[in-house]
Amino acid sequence: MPASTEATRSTSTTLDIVKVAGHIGAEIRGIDLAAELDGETVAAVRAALLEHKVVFFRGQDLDAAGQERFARRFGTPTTAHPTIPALDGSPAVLDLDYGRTTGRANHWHTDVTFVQRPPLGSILRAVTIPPYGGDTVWANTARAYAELPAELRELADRLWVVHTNQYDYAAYKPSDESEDAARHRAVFTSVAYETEHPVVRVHPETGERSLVLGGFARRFVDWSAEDSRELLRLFQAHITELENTVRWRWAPGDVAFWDNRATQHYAIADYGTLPRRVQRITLAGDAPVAVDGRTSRAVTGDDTAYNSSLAQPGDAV
Ligand SMILES: O=C(O)CCC(=O)C(=O)O
Ligand SMILES: [Fe+2]
Repeated sequence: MPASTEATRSTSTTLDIVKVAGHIGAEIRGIDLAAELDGETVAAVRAALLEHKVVFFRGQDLDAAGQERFARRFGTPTTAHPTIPALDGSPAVLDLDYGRTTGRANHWHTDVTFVQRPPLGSILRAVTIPPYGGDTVWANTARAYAELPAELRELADRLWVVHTNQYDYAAYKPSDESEDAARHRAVFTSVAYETEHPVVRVHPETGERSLVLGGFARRFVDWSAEDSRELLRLFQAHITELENTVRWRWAPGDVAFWDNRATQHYAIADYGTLPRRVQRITLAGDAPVAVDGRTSRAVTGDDTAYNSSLAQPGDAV
């Protein structure tokens, strides 16, 4: 275990790392993401990401192109989204300009888990932030697994779960939905994806086990929706326990980089109609691998274009 798990602050030759909460999240200070980062700094950021699950950088001077340059040091960007169009001129950037380009992300989820190879990580940059509200919360899905009672962990190890981007019509009240929200939902679901993931994946870099659940998880494979509901809720309650989370109060220019293989997140929609705009780049990831070595199976939808069309020579892997 690196020393910074215990200490509140650790300084490597290049990084100043300050934990934000007890079990997830750290701020990395004294680094300019617009600069050409050396290999040692990139490796140190990656190590901090793996340890803390989400790392934050305050006050960065990045535009979409700079954000993409930074992202390519850590992997290959996916296209902006499997179904939502990219920011004009930036095919890797998803423009989350709430109410204008996308719906709000105020539900617990891991990004894009409805495809076979969900992103390894997401890099989110704050452009416009309301004077109050609009914080984002992340939860540690590796710690949630580790803290489960042993019998629940053993059950989770064996279960598989269906994730889909198709709306859960049973849970949906048409009268609650604005015209904008209905339009965003139609775009989001325009191509159907359905994937079977193990409930527990083994992290390809750390070997840690973590739970693959969240908002796109519908039911356990070979279980009815009804039987699945309460157990999904139970796992989800462990994941989102407040002691297992970190909350970030954004300022424009802040960047958050999370390990999408070991976290869920929730964007709090408590700022009414005030403008809030953030831009996201996701890095292509691997299909989750179960405890027994089997990998996720696509049932509907092909994620090849999403995962490989922006690859360039020199991308980190
Ligand atoms: O708006 C936010 O803070 C987060 C939105 C989100 O879910 C994402 O960027 O993946
Ligand atoms: Fe998200």
